Amino acid sequence: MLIKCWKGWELPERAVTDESLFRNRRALLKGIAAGPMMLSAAALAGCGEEATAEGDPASMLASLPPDPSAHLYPVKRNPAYADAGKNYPLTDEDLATSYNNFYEFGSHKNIVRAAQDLKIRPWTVVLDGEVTKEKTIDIDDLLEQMPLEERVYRHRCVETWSMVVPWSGFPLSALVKLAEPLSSAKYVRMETFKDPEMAPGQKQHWYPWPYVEGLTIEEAMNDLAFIATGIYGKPMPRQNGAPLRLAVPWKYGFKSTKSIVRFTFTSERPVSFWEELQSSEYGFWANVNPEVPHPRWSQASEKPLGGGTKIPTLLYNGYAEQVADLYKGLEGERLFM
Ligand SMILES: Nc1nc2c(c(=O)[nH]1)N[C@H]1C(S)=C(S)[C@@H](COP(=O)(O)O)O[C@H]1N2
Ligand SMILES: [Mo]
Repeated sequence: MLIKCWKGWELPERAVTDESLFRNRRALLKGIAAGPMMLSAAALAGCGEEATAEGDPASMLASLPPDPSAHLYPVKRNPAYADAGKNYPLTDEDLATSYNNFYEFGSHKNIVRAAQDLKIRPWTVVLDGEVTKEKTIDIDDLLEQMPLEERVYRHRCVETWSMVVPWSGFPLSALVKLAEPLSSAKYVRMETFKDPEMAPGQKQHWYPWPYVEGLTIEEAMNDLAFIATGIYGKPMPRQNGAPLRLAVPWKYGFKSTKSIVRFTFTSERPVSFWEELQSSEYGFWANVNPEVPHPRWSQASEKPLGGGTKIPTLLYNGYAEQVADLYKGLEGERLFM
């Protein structure tokens, strides 16, 4: 049978969020021929450049060596951060871990296979810049030291899809305290690994690798700012940004940097990856606001992954109570871009 292999970027958005297709994808994962939906299901399952002949994605993932931090999970859910899951349905795990944005492994959403080349051990995290003393910490030592908990957060991508997922991890404030920044440090700059041999997207030289993001120290100290090391009660899958990534749910998803290797404390505002590429569309603050459109599309509503219909987008993605105060006196800034 000849099946057209769609490229990730050829996939219409509705194909990804449509429930019947999603069920079909599950059928495909279980090895059941999927009939009329086969075309797009094949695209979701890894047809195209990323596809290799090593079998279906489920068995490919099952054949990976176990994550060395697996024994730490699941962790206890923090009831103060469970509301998102009550008010909005939790995104299905299969979908949140197979529809990904991770340009290091491809500029489309179908990077699960490619991302399995991400080498997650050894992994060290550097805390440097304007700090009392520079530190380098092994990820497993860090995980042992940090107060792990689970939080259900909403995630709103600037492209207008959204999800609700249970992250495991620890407050970013705990890491800031460990770093002991000097009072001169006003920002924390977060950097993803750089290894073009491992992550072929990084061979695309027109992108300003490595991926960089930044927050003010006040934002980083806000209790909502979270370092996620797991999802759905398990260690973080590679495609979602193993072994540690940021989760700042009141900002557009691109702020939530994946696979971080360095936290640098600095008095200068970092220029982030997307800001450097296109500052007229992606700024430093990037707080969610339905009333401030992206130059090329409206931000008024969003499409939950796996859900058929759009829902209204909320100011600060629904987290205004926790974060609006951070921006008092900054009204002159482009806070929502
Ligand atoms: N290093 C890195 N981090 C990244 C990205 C990326 O391409 N590279 N994409 C961002 C974007 S745009 C989104 S929406 C989220 C997607 O996270 P998910 O794949 O876990 O849903 O990761 C963010 N973090
Ligand atoms: Mo995004």
